[in-house]
Amino acid sequence: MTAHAPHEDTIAAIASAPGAAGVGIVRVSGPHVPAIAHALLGRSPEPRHAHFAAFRDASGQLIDRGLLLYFPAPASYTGEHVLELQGHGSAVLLDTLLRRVCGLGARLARPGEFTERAFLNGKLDLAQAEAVADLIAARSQAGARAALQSMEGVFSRKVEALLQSLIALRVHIEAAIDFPEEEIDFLADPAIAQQLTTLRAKLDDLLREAQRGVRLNDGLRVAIVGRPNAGKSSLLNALAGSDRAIVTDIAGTTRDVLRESISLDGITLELADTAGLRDTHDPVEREGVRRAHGERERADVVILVTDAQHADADLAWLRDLPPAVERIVVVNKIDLDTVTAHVEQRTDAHWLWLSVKTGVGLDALRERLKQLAGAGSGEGAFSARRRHVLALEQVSEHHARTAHVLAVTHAGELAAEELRQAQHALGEITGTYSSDDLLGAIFSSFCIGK
Ligand SMILES: Nc1nc2c(ncn2[C@@H]2O[C@H](COP(=O)(O)OP(=O)(O)OP(=O)(O)O)[C@@H](O)[C@H]2O)c(=O)[nH]1
Ligand SMILES: [Mg+2]
Repeated sequence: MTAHAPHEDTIAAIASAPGAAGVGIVRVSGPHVPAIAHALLGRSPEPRHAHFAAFRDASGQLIDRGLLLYFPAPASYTGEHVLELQGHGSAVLLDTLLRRVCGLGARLARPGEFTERAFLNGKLDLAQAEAVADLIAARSQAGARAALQSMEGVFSRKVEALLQSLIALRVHIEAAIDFPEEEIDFLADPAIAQQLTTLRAKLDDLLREAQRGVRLNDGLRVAIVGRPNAGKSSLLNALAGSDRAIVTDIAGTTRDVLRESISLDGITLELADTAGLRDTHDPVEREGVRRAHGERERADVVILVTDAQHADADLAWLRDLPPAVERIVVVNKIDLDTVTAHVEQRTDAHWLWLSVKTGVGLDALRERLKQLAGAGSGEGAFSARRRHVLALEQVSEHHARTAHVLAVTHAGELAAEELRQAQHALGEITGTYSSDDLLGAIFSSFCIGK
C-alpha cells in the first residue's frame, strides 16, 4: 500500500440506527471538525470532554440540546479529528443536525467511509475493518465473540506471523540464487526443507481456523437431502423446534428449497430442506430436484437422510461432493426397526441412527452440528470471511508448488517467484496489498455512519 495523503474533505453521518430512540448520534470526521465544533459550541471544545451544548441552526434557532465530544487527531476512530454530537434519538432532529453540520463544511459520508479512513490512516488493517462490520451484523453470541477477536487483531497477528516465516524462507532461497555455482547445494539444504514443512503446518492450522471463522461469522450452511419420504422435512422441523415444513406420507411433498435459520447454543445454522431426490416427469418436482443438487454443492455440511433399507444405495448422493464438505448420514426411522440410536464415524461420513419421530438420537446430531460449526473452539476463535479462506488456499497452492519446484527441478528462481506470489496473497488479507476495487467492495457493504 502506498503512503496515504490526508483527506481534505470532512464527512458526516447519522451513526445511530434509524427510528425513535433515547439517544441519536451524528458523527463527523476530517479537517473541518475543529471549526464545526467551535461554531456549534461557541468556543473551542476541550479534547475528550463531554460538553453539554445547545445545537443551533444558521439563524440561531435551537435544534436540540445534547452532548458534544471532540477527539483530536490522531487519537480517534478514524485517525482524523472526530466530533460526536449526541442528541435526542429522533430521525427529524438528527436530520436537521446533520444538515447543519453539512452547512458548516462537511459532506455526507458514504457507507463504511469512517472505517475506510481508519484503515487508510493505519488505525486498523483490512481484516480488522471487516471484523467491525461483522461484529455489528453478528447474529449469535459465538459470532459476536469471534468478530471481536478479529477486530482485536487475533487473526491479523497470525497472518503476520505466517508472513514473517514466508519472508524468511524467501530470503534464504534468494540468497542461494545469488550464488549460482552453489545454488543446488544451497537449495538441497535440509534447513530449507525444514522451513517448508513448518510453514505447511502453520498454514494448514490457519486455514482450518479461518474456515471455522467463516462458519462462526456466516452460520453453518446445512443442506438436508435424500430420497422422497425419508423424513427430511420432519428433521428440519425437529431442529427448528416448529412446524416450518409440510410433512406428509406422500413422496414428493417438498418441491422448493425451504430455508430456516436456527440457533443452537448461540451458534447459527442455516438449514435448507430440499425436494426428495428421484427421477420424475413432474416439471415442478424436477426443478425442485435440480435445486436440491445446487444446495448440496453450496453447503458446508450435507445431511443425507435415509433409512436402514436404502442407506447403501443412497450413499451415491454423497460421493461427488467437494472434499471440504462435511458429510453426515442420518439413518432415520429406527423406531420401525429394532436398532438402537448410535453413532459411527466411518471414512465416508459421520453416521447417526435415530428417529426424528420419537426424537431419540437427535441430540447426538445437534452435538455433531455444533461441533462442525465451531462451538467450544475456545477463547481464541476468530471470525473470518470467505475471501480470507480463498487467499489462504492460494497461499497453500503456491507453497505446494514451491516444494515441488525445490524437490524436482531445483529451480531457485521459480521457487522464489512462487513465494513472492504467496506473500502477495497473504498480504491481501490484511490489506498490505489491496486494489481500489477490493476496498470499494468491502466498505460499500458497511452501514452508513460506521
Ligand atoms: N416411523 C417414522 N416415521 C417418520 C420418521 N420421520 C419421518 N417420518 C414420516 O415419514 C413421512 C415423510 O416425512 P417427511 O418429513 O415429509 O419426508 P421428506 O423426506 O421431507 O419427504 P419429501 O418432502 O416428499 O421428499 C411422514 O409421514 C413422517 O411422519 C421417523 O423417525 N419414524
Ligand atoms: Mg419434505
